[in-house]
Amino acid sequence: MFNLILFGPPGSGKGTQSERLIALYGLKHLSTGDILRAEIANKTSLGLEAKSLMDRGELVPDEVVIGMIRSALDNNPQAKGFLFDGFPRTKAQSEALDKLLAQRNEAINVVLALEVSEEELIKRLLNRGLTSGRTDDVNEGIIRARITEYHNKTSAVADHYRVFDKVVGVKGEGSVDEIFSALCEEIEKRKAA
Ligand code: B4P
Repeated sequence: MFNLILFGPPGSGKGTQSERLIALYGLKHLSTGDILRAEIANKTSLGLEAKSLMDRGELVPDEVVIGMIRSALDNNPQAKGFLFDGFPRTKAQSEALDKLLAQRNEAINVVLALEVSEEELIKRLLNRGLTSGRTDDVNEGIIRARITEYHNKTSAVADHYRVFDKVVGVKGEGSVDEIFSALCEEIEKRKAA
């Protein structure tokens, strides 16, 4: 199994690159953002609770997203590996993920961290907001709140995995193809190691 975390601030290209990486490597894509948006679309009670937080640019409670990932791991026993996109987003989520994987005799192989300037993040997200229908992308104040959440809570995820020498920084500015090639190069290195 090969388990990868695609890490980075909102708008860094996680969703964009995940689509390509899962196609090439046959990994199961687990995006907590996508799962939460599906809950909102289905008007579940979890979706209603998540929507008000997401619309303010805040994170959804750890126990909610950890429960979602636990179910996804249980429901995909045949997976060749997982690509975690937008998860973990806090230190507690990282520790919970490590435990869930250890119970399955698995671990994270690598954390690929996309590096993008704040100015570029805001430009991309406002641009996506013109067409995506995502309420968290239309307002610069909400986008800035998401970036603040990232600095306050999510950057700790990279610190957590850096201790185990699992974090590799990748330049996230340039064409989608160039960034994809750089990510693949790092995956090949870790697969060969
Ligand atoms: P997510 O769905 O994870 O959203 P995101 O971080 O904004 O998106 P992503 O980073 O994947 O976007 P991409 O760069 O691909 O989270 C949304 C919300 O859900 C969070 O704020 C939080 O409330 C909640 N949530 C999710 N997971 C959670 C968790 N684990 N714990 C708690 N709460 C959680 O795309 C951005 C744009 O850039 C696109 O328009 C794309 O086309 C463009 N783009 C991509 N690459 C580009 C490039 N190289 N050049 C130019 N543009 C590019």
